[in-house]
Parts: sequence; structure tokens; C-alpha cells
Amino acid sequence: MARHSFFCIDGHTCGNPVRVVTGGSIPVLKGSTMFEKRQHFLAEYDWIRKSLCFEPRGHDMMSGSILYPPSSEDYDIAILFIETSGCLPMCGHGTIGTVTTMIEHGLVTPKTPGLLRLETPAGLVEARYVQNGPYVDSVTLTNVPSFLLGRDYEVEVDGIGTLKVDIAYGGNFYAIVEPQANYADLSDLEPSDIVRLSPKLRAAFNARHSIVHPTNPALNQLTHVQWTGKPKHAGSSGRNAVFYGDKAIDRSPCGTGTSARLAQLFATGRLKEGEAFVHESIIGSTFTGRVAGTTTVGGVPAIIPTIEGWARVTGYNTIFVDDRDPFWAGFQV
Ligand code: PYC
Repeated sequence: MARHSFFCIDGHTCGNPVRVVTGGSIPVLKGSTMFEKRQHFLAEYDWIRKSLCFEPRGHDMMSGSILYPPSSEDYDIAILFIETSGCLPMCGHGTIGTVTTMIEHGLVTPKTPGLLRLETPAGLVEARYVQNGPYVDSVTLTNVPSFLLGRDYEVEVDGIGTLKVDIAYGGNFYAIVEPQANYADLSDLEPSDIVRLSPKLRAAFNARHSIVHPTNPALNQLTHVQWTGKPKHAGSSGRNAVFYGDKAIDRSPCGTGTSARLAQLFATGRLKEGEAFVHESIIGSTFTGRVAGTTTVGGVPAIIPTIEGWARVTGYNTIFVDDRDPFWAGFQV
């Protein structure tokens, strides 16, 4: 009989779960970068992600992180993201929650107070946090360079018809759906519609179009769908619902999704450098995004996005994965 224990601190960022694995049966990973270590984890230890994220220990939206020592002195700590859909190269809500958890529990000693330099599979992410006694009030990420890859790709989506989508990268690739002939506004879609239509859109897109990250050829699939619309609350600039995995709708405004949206709005002249973009999620929580600067990625014009949000820790959770349990590896229905 084998029983593995994982010491976790559970919380959420603007409503979306973040399970930070702080100790227990965490495997040592091979590789000189976090991207290579992520490949090793996926090849040999993916059962850990599934058992911690899928039912009965998790649920459709479950996501989190595993903390690792960084591969160089340039970083304070390294993060492997885990969630129901796999190990994302970058996760914004996961980073905000992980930073809040680490600082509130003394799990990392920042070289510079108020700043953590994080090694993620997608590259360096800086996180500036505002501490208030034992708590972290907010975290502002400087995310990986984000860019608009292309505009007006046509996809035929069974159940809604032809849609035109823009493709932007913000740490993951997003199809951004803006109001148009067959889609009036996000308020017209129920969560069940988003879960029904998004995988069809993603599959139709990937069958018809090829995309590739200009400097990382391993990133060559559309993975996330972002439905956009009018905000519901005064003070918000826009609203979104981000679909990921098989059934998940981000409860937060999605950090990488907001970065992709900023890149799209900036590239199309609808957002200026430094201007605040208050992004509202399907539950009304908000991130504030900004274009902090510009750069290029493999020759493609890109922005440097910042995303500000907050997270709350909800409790401690020691999780057992026991091979006497027929559902030790988790399941999805
Ligand atoms: O916040 O980047 C994000 C994210 C990706 C998937 C779910 N949340």
C-alpha cells in the first residue's frame, strides 16, 4: 500500500481556486529551465496533477501550483502550474494566489522586499505585492511579453455559426471573441453555453488554422477561448469569460487572458500605454491591466502587461493519495 501526502494551502484569486502545494511527495524534476522541468513532470508525474485537481479532491475549475527551487540566482523561486487542463506555461490568477500564499506564510524570502522574481515555464514574471501586516492586499504581475498574433480568423462553430476571432498570446494562446453578427454580448450566454460552444470553437480553430509562438515552437495550439462583452458595473472597462480545459470557466478575469486582451486592444489602437483597463469576470471580480511598455517577441510587436489583483487564503489541506482508493488518480465526468 502506498500513500502519498501533499501539504497544500488552498485559496482563491478573485474567485478562482489556487491550491499551493508546499510540501509532501513533490518529485525532483530534471531540466535546466522550468519549461524543461514542466515537460519532465508531464511525462512522469502527471498523476499528481490529476489526483490533486480532478474530483474527488478537486473539481472542474481546480488549479494551483507546486513550488520549486529556482534554477538560477536571478529568481526568488520557481513555480509549476497545475490545473485540470494540464500544466499551463503561465497562469496569472495562479501567480497572484501563489504570491499571496507564499508571502503570508513566509515560504519565500524575497531578495528585494515587496518584489518576487518568479521563474515560470513561460519565463520570468515579476510580482510586486502590497503587504498589510500579516496579509497581502494586492499583487501586481509584470507578465511575459504578450502579443496579437492575427486578426479575423474565421471559424464555423456548430450551435452558433461563423465567428471571427483574434488570436493573442498572454502566456497562453487565446481566441478572443468580440461582439459580432452571430454573438451580441457575453450577457447572452449562460455558463452552460460557454462550456458547450468553447471546445467546439477551439477544435474547429485548431483543425483549420495553425499557430505557433515565434520563439517557442512547442506552443502551437489554441488552448483558451475568451468571450468578451460589455461590463456590468460602473468603473469596469470590459467583461470576459475565459474557458479552459474541458469544462472550466475562470471565475477571475484571468491574468493571461487579460494580458492577451491588452495586447489585442493596444495593437488595434483601442488602449494606450499606461491606461487602466479594469477587467470584470463572470462573477463581477476585477483585475486592473495596463500596458507598461512595448517590446518584440521573435520580431512580432508585443506589450509588457501588468495585471493587478488580490487573493485570499481559505485554509490548510493535507491531501492523501492512497492506492487503496479506486479514485486515487481522480476522475472527470
Ligand atoms: O489567470 O492566467 C490565468 C488563468 C489561466 C487559466 C485560468 N486562469
